[in-house]
Amino acid sequence: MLNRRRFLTLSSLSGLFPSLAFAHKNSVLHSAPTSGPLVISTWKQPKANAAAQAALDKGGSALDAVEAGVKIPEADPDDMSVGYGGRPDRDGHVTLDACIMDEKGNAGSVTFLEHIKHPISVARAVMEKTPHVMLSGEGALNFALANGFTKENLLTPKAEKEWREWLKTAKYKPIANIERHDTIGMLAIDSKGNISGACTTSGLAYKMRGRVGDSPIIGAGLFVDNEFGGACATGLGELVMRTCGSFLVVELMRQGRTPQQACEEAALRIVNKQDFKDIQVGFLAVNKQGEYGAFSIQKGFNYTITLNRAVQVIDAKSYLK
Ligand code: SD4
Repeated sequence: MLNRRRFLTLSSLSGLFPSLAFAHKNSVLHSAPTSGPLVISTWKQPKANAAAQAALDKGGSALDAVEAGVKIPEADPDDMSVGYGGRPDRDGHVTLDACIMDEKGNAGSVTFLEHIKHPISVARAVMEKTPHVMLSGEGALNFALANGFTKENLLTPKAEKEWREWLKTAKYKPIANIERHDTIGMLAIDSKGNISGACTTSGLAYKMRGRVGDSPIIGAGLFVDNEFGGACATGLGELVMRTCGSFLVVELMRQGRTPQQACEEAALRIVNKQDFKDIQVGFLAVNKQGEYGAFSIQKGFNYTITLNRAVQVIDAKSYLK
């Protein structure tokens, strides 16, 4: 891995001379240029990637693919960081955040949404059927119900049991990787070469009621610029929001960094400003050429890539070893 000094030197040079970043791209791991469709998602998500690939195989767009893909963990009661089965807030309510972005720069988002199993589809409906980008709470729920979504209880017995156990001490301290951060951020490139992205989560377990994380915030949890690439984030949303993390990663790619360099530089932005010892943030990015990269603060972040139908789960490099 590039050491920090060399990395910073490379980064600053490549900012001035974008072609330098390309000169170095072969030395950067996790870059596999492709001309074909690609699906990439945070954490170990082979089923989600398979659903996204199936949507592409049917001729769907990258937007269709990311929506279909992230619906898999949203519906999975065993995935306790996303959708149905997600861990509740400290008052026992499952509240969901999601956003989606297409190749034209259109975006839709829902925050603090309750009772709807597929917040990503509500986010897409916000994007396609309203003049707005983001709906929140009761307004988002009413919009969903008016658009044919059904109200469901999302708190599973397993999540409720864990929450009641937590209530005995009610100590709140997010600890890196212990909360099993499994928020899914997904990026896809379709056969036309268009990029779209989606991000969906139940947020931090036992968060304060009303807390919204980075995942539904365009530019924080997700950003797509179809000319250059897309990025998404996972981990402690407060730190991602403070640095506009995904926008920063895409902006760095626009300036000539490879996806790997861009993810590393965005993570360093956090590390240089915050006490990061106990927290995890991971970034994942893909550029227009289909090169990809990922980087996290702590060890333990991985991602799933489907490239030419071959699925691989890859451990991301990290700042702390
Ligand atoms: C949040 N970023 O709500 C999300 C949590 C997360 O994997 O990524 N979990 O802050």
